[in-house]
Amino acid sequence: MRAQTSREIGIENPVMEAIADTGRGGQVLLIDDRKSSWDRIAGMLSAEHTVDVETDAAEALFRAADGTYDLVVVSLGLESFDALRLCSQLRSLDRTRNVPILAIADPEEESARLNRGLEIGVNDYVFRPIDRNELLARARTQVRKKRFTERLRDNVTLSIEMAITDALTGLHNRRYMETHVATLVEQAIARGKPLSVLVLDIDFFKSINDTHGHDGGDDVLREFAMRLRKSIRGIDLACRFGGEEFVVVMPDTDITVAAKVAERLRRRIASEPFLIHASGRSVEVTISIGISGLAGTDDSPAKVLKRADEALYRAKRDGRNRVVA
Ligand code: GH3
Ligand code: MG
Ligand code: MG
Ligand code: MG
Repeated sequence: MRAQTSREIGIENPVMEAIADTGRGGQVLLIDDRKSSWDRIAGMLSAEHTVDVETDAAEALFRAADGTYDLVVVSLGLESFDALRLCSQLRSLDRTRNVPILAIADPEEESARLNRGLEIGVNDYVFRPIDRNELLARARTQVRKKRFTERLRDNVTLSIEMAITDALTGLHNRRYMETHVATLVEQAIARGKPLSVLVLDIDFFKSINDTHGHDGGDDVLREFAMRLRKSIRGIDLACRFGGEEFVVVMPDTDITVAAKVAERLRRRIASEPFLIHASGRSVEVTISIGISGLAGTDDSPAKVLKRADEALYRAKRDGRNRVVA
């Protein structure tokens, strides 16, 4: 399979986007309960952002939590409620923790409160009398930083997803399986529970590729993964181990039950031909499955996998399209 570019997959370059981001066009929540003050501040910010004004503490917290705001601007000298308390609440809630806070402070009367605010997590401030250009510049910086962090976080989440997923089938990949099979085996041994491992391999897959092309082979792999997923439980760990070989780790499952699941899957594959999308033709597919279970308390993931692999070898040798435990 050709490697996809990051753009095709949907990953954008957060650094390049951050450079292009002017910090304008943000959603700003202005919290202020004195009309003369909020009129002035909102008037200035509106030149570059969309501004909502909120005059009530509880309401402000509620609105900030809906996740649409890029910046909260708080007037420290509020009359009807404690602005610092509100800032600390904004910082303690999961949903508002990452929204930047810009404080508006009076340098004569509010410098001590401003210092407290900066300790609590206020990101920046502007002194009264407010200089329009300074306010806009500081707001832009906070909006830009917020968007950058957000993009970075989305990209990290997506990268982690990609690092543990097989791109063709959407199953877990070998790396993920190898990290988690150890834990599953250890837990099963510690709790005295059974655990089974299936190693599955598509029969004569090379000739499917030869007849239907590599893309046709890929169709078969995808459809196989779909039928596999339907045959196992949510807690079973299924991965594409490589090429046309798959591994399923089944916690809390003894080898008798695992053999029944494997046999049902084997039939599910053999009984219904696979469709090749490009040609509209169909192809009969069979699989061979080797099964192993835990053998004693000094068993290891490597040994369990090896025994399942040996069982698979016997299934192939004995004529394929079969389950061997
Ligand atoms: P057996 O019954 O003994 O398993 O025979 P087989 O032909 O299935 O086994 P063999 O290991 O000889 O061939 C596996 C083939 O799978 C060879 C390889 O080109 C092909 N293959 C590996 N990865 C991919 C893939 O991602 N897509 C496709 N279409 N083919 C793949
Ligand atoms: Mg082979
Ligand atoms: Mg094969
Ligand atoms: Mg193989």
